[in-house]
Amino acid sequence: MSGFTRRALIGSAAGASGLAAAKLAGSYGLIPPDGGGIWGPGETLTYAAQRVLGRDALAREFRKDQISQPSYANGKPPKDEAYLRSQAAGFADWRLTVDGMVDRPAEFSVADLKTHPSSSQITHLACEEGWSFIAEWTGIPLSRVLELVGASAQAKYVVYRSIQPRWWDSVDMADALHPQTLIAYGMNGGDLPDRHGGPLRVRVPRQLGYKSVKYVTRLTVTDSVDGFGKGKGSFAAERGYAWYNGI
Ligand SMILES: Nc1nc2c(c(=O)[nH]1)N[C@H]1C(S)=C(S)[C@@H](COP(=O)(O)O)O[C@H]1N2
Ligand SMILES: [Mo]
Repeated sequence: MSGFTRRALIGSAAGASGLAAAKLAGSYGLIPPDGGGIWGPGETLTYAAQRVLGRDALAREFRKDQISQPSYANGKPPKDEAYLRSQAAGFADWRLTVDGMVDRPAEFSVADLKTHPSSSQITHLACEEGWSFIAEWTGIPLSRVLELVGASAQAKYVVYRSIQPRWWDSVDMADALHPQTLIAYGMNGGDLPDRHGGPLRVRVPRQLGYKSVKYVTRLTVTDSVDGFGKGKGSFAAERGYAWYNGI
């Protein structure tokens, strides 16, 4: 997106048609993968505008006394044997595989991730169903993981997958490199509880809760989401939710 100035999009959106703005957005990789190749729908323009105008904006952070008690969890922890076995072993065998467009594919244990400086944030997690809560999340910035593996400068997305196969999603590089996007292993000062995705989850505080996939096992750096699922960038998008849902 370098060289893409705010003025280019604003000028085009104001001075020409929305169609021209959408075409311009497309030429700079600003069409969301669930846009269906249709030029000019509101979602594409919203995504493009957020990406150009606010890609470095921070999600609001809260004070410790604003942390919600209790917290809410969506669904129950996995019941399958692989998960239960790993849990019984304190998740010592849990691995985060990082592959795709990287110089050094790697497998990180939770302990490996903890050897790097941690980052904490007290942010709001909002579910598309209407409930929400504030919690403190601690983990390693996704940007740091991408640096460790040498992610390609040509990469456009990071696809992430869970031990729960239906739960996969992706973010563009603006969100992947955003300082508040974490691979979280802690919550409210302790380990990440199993119901909240322990031992590892993605935390994307600038988007709705469903982007924060729990029980994450694999990150794939890619320049296209075509080969993943139905090519819409996430399970949620296949189900009719927006791939990009900035808040
Ligand atoms: N693996 C997995 N990730 C998931 C989900 C899930 O059921 N399984 N639910 C999603 C939804 S819809 C929301 S709102 C948030 C909720 O996070 P929480 O369960 O920690 O509150 O997790 C998201 N990530
Ligand atoms: Mo949700």
